[in-house]
Amino acid sequence: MKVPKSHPRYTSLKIRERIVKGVELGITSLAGLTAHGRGEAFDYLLGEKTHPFGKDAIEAAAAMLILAKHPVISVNGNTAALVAKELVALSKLLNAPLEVNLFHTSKTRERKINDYLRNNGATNVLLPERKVTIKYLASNRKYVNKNGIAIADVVFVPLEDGDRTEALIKNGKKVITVDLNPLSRTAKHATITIVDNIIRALPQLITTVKRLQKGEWEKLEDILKTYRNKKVLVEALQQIALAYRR
Ligand code: PTJ
Repeated sequence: MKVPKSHPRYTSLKIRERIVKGVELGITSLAGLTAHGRGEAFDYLLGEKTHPFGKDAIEAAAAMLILAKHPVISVNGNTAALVAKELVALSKLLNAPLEVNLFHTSKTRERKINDYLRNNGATNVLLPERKVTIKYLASNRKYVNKNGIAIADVVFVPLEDGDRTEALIKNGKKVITVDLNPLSRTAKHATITIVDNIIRALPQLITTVKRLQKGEWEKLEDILKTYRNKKVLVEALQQIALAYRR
């Protein structure tokens, strides 16, 4: 569909096209469309921009990823369709693997996402192994890679479906997420929640990682000491409550 640039919802419609293309390419699940619609609704309420609480979380996420010993970036069908290039750039900057982990399990989709990431320049992509699992999780997301999530200390899990974040935390890992819904289980349980659209958040995360990588480690630790995830979630909810004024 050709969207005229003058359309008031131009950007939102262009992003929607990426998810639709993801389904057509076989990398995004059909359920991914409804997940995207939920995100759109929250983005609308948040005024479709990055707020100061989003920037604080991005700064903390960058610090945590740089300080991590084994950071891993988890990729699902929605994130692959929306921000493949940025995920690859982040993986290279941090020397962190991209690990495909799907809620709606499908070997075909795993393979297609792997190919899609590699076509976008990825060199370090891991797939789940049926013999390796994390504890406290019943769904298929428990299958992980022995060189990835299994040994990770920090896992980046954007656009997550909920139960895995809690399980990862119980497994002793720190979790960073991107979720437009500040009330989701993932948003509430993650160590750091970036309440923003992944389309806007990832380029800023990359820029912030590049900036902080040039600085001192003590500064990174200070950023994490002062960061409060609950405060970020409350500020996001307050912003939503102000939507009627826009
Ligand atoms: O590819 P799969 O099989 O692993 O499935 C991926 C989805 C996303 C379909 C699956 O994990 C799922 O069902 O997720 P949920 O439970 O719908 O949660 C996704 C969360 O991401 C929701 O809280 C949405 O508000 C949020 N979200 C959706 N789109 C965006 C977003 N957050 C940030 N940016 C977005 N573009």
